[in-house]
Amino acid sequence: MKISLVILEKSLMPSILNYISIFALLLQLCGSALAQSQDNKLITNVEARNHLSLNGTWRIIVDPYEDGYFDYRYQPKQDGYFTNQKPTSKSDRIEYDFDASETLRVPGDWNSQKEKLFFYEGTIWYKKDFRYKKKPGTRLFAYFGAANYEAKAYLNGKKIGEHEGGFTPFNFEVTDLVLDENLLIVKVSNQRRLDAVPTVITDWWNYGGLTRDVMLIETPGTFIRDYNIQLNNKSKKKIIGWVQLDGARLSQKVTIRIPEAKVEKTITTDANGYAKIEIDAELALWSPSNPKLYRVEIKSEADAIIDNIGFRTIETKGVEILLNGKPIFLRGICIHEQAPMRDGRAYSTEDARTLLTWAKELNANFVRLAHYPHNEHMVRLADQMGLLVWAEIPVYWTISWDNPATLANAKQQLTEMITRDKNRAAVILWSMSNETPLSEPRLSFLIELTKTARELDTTRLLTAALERHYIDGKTQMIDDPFGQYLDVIGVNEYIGWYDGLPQKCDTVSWKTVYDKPLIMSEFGADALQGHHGDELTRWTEDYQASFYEHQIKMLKRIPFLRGTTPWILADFRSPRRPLPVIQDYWNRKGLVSDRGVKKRAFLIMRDFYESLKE
Ligand code: GCB
Repeated sequence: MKISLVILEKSLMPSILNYISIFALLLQLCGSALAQSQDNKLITNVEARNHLSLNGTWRIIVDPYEDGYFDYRYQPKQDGYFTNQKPTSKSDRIEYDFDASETLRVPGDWNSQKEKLFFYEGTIWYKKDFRYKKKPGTRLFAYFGAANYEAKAYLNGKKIGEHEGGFTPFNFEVTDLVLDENLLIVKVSNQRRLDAVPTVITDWWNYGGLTRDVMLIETPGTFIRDYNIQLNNKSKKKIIGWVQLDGARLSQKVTIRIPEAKVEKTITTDANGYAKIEIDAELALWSPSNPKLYRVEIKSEADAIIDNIGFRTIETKGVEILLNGKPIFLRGICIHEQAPMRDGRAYSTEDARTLLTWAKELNANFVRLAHYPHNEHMVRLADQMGLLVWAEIPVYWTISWDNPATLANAKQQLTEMITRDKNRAAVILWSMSNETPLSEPRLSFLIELTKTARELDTTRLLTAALERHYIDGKTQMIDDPFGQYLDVIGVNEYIGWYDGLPQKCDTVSWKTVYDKPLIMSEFGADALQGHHGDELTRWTEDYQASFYEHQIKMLKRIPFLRGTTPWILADFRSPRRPLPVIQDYWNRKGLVSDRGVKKRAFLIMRDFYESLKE
């Protein structure tokens, strides 16, 4: 950067030098921008890499006025909190002190860790000290599983990067900045914004903070940054995909081995570090009844990484969803990333195991991970437990459809989700959006998202929770124009809760203009666990049970229905649900209570799914 400044000064001289210098400056700026983005491309399968966990206790400063970032003119400060200043004499005036401040646990949202932060929306600064013994030839990356919503990160006083989007991972290269003793400071803000994704209104808690694992990843100079290994949808005997190296020696031999299937293939990456994979193989196919994962070894000259990957095909034909060529009905359930049996956001394998075990007890073979990408533990465990996955980004209700920055942000979140989870056999559906009101700008925005998804992943199915409407008071019509761009139609409906009483389901029938499978991606009713009354008394388990009975009868009458994901597995926090005693800021549509107790409706759904088992 210093060099550029010198050139800039020279460029003020009225001479030919001027132009040369500007050109040189531009080149340099482009160069550094490229280097930056190359360094910060997402690294996948991080748990399997050498890393130092930075989870644990972090010092924090709550900064509602962003004093650590802006001066009184609202200009960014040079000496913000990220410089971690200390008084050098007794007369020095420094108005903050990380080391005397309170702490939070990472991973974890701040709202559920301190009562005073329950409703907090704003900035909190996090600080972690760590020691590190540098190893020659090793590159280092600060990796964040997610920070809700916006993060600016600084290592040893220098900014290393920033990220927007609360549910996807990101990493910054820090090779040249790491010392023996280090100071990592992250400013996290969960301030809601109209132009953000999601926008200002949602029906879930805006849990802020470093909500997922943080680590320092070690890699060799040139390493296997990413790879895609899956079965070709057209032939069950061919593995297709690619590997991507990152570093200075980009053209190398890379070997892929699947010892159990006697697969071994060596390929050579091109000048960009990329090589395609195509391997003939005889594999046992992954399915909910046999969630077979193979140990896959990928080795380059200096790097080696191991993953456990399942192989299956997924397609549609007319209204059928075909898993490994056979029609399947998706017996699903929606899940929020709400911690089971406590407040806060779920983040661990144990949380994932509790939630997915409840799904299994419901006889589910499918989960809709609503309304944003869940943590990686969840998706990996679904892979191991044999639960198919619908994964989605928080393009929810209203979005600034006309804003190009909002579209870029949504695309980035979609890209990060697909990059992280594309090797999970469990994931069969990428969902673009949820209940987004019809308009031209909305349609163009969503079409752009489908383009991104299809560029990144040619094998999975695309879906969205679409709009529908009554055509005559008792026929629900699905003709949302976005349906044309999707493989599977999703629809949320609340007939019997927001729309009449449960009996209304008996009179409603469904039509669609699409020859595509339908997943009823939401239906549900609130019930406080343990609260009883008759079938028409709102908030009781009995109303909810009756709602499910009528819904099931209606659903059975839809000829093109190929899956259901009721709303929702467990009660979850929502600021839009203040009704005292009943809600107390919980959405009570769970089949399981916020303390893990199953409601009557759970058993009704479980029996329905039992009857659908092949
Ligand atoms: C919906 C939304 C979901 C809400 C749910 C409800 O349609 O997609 O996010 O939580 O309804 O409970 O109202």
